Amino acid sequence: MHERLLDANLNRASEGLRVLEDVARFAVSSKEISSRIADIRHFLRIAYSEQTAALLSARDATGDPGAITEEQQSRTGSMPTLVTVNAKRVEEALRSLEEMSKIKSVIHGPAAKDLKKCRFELYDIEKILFGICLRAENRLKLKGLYVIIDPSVCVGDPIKITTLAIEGGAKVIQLRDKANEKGAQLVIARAIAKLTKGSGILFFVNDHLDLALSSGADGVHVGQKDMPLAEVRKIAPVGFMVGVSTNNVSEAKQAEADGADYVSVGRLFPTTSKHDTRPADLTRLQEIKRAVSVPVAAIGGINESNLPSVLKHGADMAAVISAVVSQKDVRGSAAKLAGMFKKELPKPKPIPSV
Ligand code: TZP
Ligand code: MG
Repeated sequence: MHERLLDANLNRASEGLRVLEDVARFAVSSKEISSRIADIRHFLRIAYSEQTAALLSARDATGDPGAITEEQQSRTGSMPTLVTVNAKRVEEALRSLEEMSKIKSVIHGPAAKDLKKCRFELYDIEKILFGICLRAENRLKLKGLYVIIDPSVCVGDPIKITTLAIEGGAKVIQLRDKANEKGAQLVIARAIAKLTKGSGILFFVNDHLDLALSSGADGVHVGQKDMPLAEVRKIAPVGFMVGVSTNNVSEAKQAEADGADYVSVGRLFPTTSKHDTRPADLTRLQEIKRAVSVPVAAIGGINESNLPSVLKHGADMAAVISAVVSQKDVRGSAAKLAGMFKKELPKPKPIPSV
């Protein structure tokens, strides 16, 4: 009677592990995580290999009263949820196998302590893979108009300006406040986070990880002299996103290697919104786009007239301050810039008339 229980849990564990391994390997290309998962799967296969005949003989899939309920499980909806569901399935199966292995009469298999080791390894894998998937999913949203809300450049209330920019089609919002005290910045950050939460629009706070975390932003944007990415990752929760300012290929490649979710490249054109900028140009933008696989945001003096060439040189996003937040018609200006991204999509061929 134990064989049937062992067989079911072994199947449950190896199937769940295979799903997780495929997600790590094919969906997010994490060699390290996929090989850690493969190690557990191989361990289980070898550990129970001598019982194959006994386990298969006990199998009675059609007579399983729980089969229908398992089949009726709802759709998981997203990659991070898929990870959670399958990791839980494997963890439960491993726990079951572990408890069974403590019963003397149960056929020979791995020791309880080894199954426990696998389960704890999986708890760690689940956490890492969930975070990678969440960030990968959010990275898909990193395209289009990126509006930076700098209250000192805004023509009105920064929250109202954010609302108008979003109505105009901004896909990413950043709060960049070099003037206000942190307490005042937090109030603005929280209000923006409230606007963007659940809307598919990502919100980043410039410079300050603490403000990003306590306001519920999706991420933080750091410069070359800000808190290093590795230190941000140590503190930030899983799935938290980080953008990094870069000026050349080597900085961009380094940021990507350190785990940046996107890089910004600038400043491309003269700007009055930021002093002490390092110049870059469209060729540099193109080089960086070719050198990294994370999304690239172009920045610095971008407006309606130069945006088409910025897009031609590979930018996934255009980050702007003055071209939106200091305009008379904030919504209209955002809409014009956002509309230019749509124009870049290949036009469908006309259907030939018959
Ligand atoms: N980083 C490089 S240039 C720049 C920043 C924050 C300012 C961009 O502002 P604008 O008004 O779009 O030129
Ligand atoms: Mg900074």
